[in-house]
Amino acid sequence: MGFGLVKRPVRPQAYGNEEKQGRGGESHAARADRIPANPREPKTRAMATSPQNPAVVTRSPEEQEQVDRETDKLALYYYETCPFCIRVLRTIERLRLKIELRNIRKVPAYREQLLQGGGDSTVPCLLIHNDDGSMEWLYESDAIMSYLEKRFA
Ligand SMILES: N[C@@H](CCC(=O)N[C@@H](CS)C(=O)NCC(=O)O)C(=O)O
Repeated sequence: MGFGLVKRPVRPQAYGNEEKQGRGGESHAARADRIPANPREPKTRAMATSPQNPAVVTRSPEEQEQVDRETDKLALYYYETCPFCIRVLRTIERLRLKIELRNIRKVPAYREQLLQGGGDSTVPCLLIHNDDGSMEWLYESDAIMSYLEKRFA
């Protein structure tokens, strides 16, 4: 046998659900659902639960719909290479939240919104639309993750 090319499964990019409205409403979390298991890494799923890497949240369809309605009022300002954003994105993924992602490096208008609305262009920042019509701009990855855990875990 020679050294032929070995075809490896390609893992689609996990982030970028800012396209969710343009792509039939599918979030990155939903897309991750149909990523085929990689036969070369059979143990990664079994090892997924640990204090450092807690389990992915599961919900009934009705519960997920309710959560989706709530996360419609949230948006995350971020960019892909920001390590603090990546931590928040992992939390979003694990909690199966369909939060609109606004990449400030791809869309200059998002950076402007963040600067004008929140007063600072630092990412990550979670925009929260409250029921009374007010808006909150939540900075700091730890604060954002705690907020999401408290509300949705
Ligand atoms: N302590 C902050 C640090 C956030 C931070 O330093 N973000 C960087 C990107 S990794 C940033 O936005 N820097 C300013 C800028 O790029 O304009 C957190 O945990 O969220």
